[in-house]
Amino acid sequence: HIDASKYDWQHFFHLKTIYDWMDRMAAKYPDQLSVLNLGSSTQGNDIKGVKVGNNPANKAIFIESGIHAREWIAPATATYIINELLNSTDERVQKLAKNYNWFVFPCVNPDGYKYTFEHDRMWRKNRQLFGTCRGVDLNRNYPDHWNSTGSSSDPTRYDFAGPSAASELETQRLIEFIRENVEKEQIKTYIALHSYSQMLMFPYGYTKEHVSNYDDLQEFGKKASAAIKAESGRDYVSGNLYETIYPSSGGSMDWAHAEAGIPIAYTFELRGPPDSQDLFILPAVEIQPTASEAFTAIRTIVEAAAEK
Ligand code: ING
Ligand code: ZN
Repeated sequence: HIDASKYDWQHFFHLKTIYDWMDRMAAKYPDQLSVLNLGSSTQGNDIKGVKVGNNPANKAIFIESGIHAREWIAPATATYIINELLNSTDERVQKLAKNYNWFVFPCVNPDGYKYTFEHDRMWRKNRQLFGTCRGVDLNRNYPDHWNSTGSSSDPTRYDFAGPSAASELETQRLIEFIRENVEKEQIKTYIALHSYSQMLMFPYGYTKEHVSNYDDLQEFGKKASAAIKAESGRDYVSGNLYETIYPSSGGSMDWAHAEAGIPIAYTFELRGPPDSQDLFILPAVEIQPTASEAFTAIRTIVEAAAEK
């Protein structure tokens, strides 16, 4: 059994361990980090995150992870980034920690995440009950061209969009927080972390039509891919989501960009395992390099955008 007073990037951790670690970081760095609680999920788990940095003049970056329960590398990467922002000795990182406020929500689907630890490692959705089956794909539940393509109306399916747009508490909590804070906190960048496929994707998911800042997003994505290649040798494909992975509607990124008005929005698909049938089960030794290259990509995007 894992000791909840320990946290590192050589293991995957349970929801409670992640939340306890966030609380300890807030106690250790009271001037830089505060814990935020968006309220409870369908099954009564808190949706907690952190704000790193507190300069009211700064623009903000929002990082969402764990919307899909089985993609464990995503929450691990989110906590890695929190830690780097506070502890890195790299001047480039210190500068970004000083010049931006960072909102990081590692487990936006806490019910599903818990379920993957306790019952079914391959669960993806939340745990909302529909007759004899469970779960809404929270990344199909957002109110932007909801359930128009690449999602399902069938609750037994892995990509069930829900009974209506933003039907789920988890979706509502996130939407409410972003709506309340997007102007006030100057949130200009939204990053959603997933696995697996090694991709850096930007809107739209629901249509192949190009966003108004397509050229910028394409350029930043290419720079970020190149930065990953230089760091680890890994190839990450970059492009709009519809044409790069598959058409899909109701994702958080499309909503963040089109409805919340956050100009720079990406969905990252992080590493899968080297060779395995279970592509969501990444060996824990891969956490460190995967999280490091993801943070490199985020920094590259933020820096490239600042130069524009
Ligand atoms: N991929 C994402 C999924 O939800 C995605 C791709 C991202 C679709 C954003 C729509 C919006 O299917 C994984 N691996 O979850
Ligand atoms: Zn996913």
